[in-house]
Amino acid sequence: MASKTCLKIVLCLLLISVQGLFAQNMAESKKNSILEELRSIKGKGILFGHQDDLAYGVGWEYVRGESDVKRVSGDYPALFGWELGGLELDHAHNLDSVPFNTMQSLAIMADEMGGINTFSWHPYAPVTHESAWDKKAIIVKHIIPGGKYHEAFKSQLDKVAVFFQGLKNKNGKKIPFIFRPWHEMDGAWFWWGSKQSTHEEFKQLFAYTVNYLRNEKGLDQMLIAYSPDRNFDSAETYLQWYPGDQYIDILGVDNYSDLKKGGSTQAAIDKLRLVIELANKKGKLSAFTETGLENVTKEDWYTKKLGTVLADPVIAKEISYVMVWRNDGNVHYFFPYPDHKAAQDAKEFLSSPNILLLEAYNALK
Ligand code: BMA
Repeated sequence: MASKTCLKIVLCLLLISVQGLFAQNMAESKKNSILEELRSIKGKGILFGHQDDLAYGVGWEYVRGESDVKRVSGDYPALFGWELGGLELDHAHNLDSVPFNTMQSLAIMADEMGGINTFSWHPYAPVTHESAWDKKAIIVKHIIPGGKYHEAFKSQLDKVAVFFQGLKNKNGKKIPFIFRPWHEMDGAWFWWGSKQSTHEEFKQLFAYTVNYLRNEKGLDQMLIAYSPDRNFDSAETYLQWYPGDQYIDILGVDNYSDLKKGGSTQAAIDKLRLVIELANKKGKLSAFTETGLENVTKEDWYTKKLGTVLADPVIAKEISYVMVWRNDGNVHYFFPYPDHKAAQDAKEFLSSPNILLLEAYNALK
């Protein structure tokens, strides 16, 4: 009798652990669809990305199928960036006036075309509702678990979760995507920046955000990118805010300054190389998560600045993608429009065999 009961218990335990393993593998495989894709093309080219590409550009807004990258180069970017700031306050559109329902359908369209979506987030501060750039109040320590505004923060994350949960393809399958929260934390311009919290508090904020969305909100198809700005010169300084390997899939860097007039292209190369070395050690992907030159005021910026960085032999074969910032009318754009004096140069840069636009990316899959 005793041995029969024992056998039953052992069988039950075995079943539970097999089910657990199966569930874990399912989650991994959803998330892995982008990871695997990016891993399999590593070394064959760098995906080119553009923020808000399908939503608006210079001289147009919300024209389905339109894209400044396509107008100049003939093809769409392979990576599409979107911004969630405002979602946490139930706004109908983000801080740059993009309606969230339009954003959702454009992200679904980008996925259907074969592209990858990546989301940034400049949230208004919980409780004070000041902008992401407000540094008057100390926020982070009050919104992490145990903080007096933790519940208020959690309800903001709930809104982000609902948006992400809505990213499904026409067969009802979850669309994998990249989320890049709490970016540029090494700078001192956001309420989550370097002067506004301790490293420990920041790491808790990051870890909590990922855990909550992934495990409690079922977003197991989400990849996470860690992207400080360029204020680091060693692995130690880069990792000061790193929440831990279990939370991060992509190591990135945002860097505009080193590619400006008077900046050092070599410094940008060195920082990306450092990120690559760390990513490789950790078995993660690496990316140039944000860059650009406002209004592309240097005609050959794309071939001479960005092109030089990406042609570095280590960078060329190691990073997964590069993304330039948004084209907000004719005052704040980072990719040229047709007839712009930098358009020909940008086109030349994009035609380099090392740079992948959508068609080239799809052909490699
Ligand atoms: C910044 C600028 C702002 C914008 C914000 C979030 O870099 O482009 O105008 O509101 O990103 O997209």
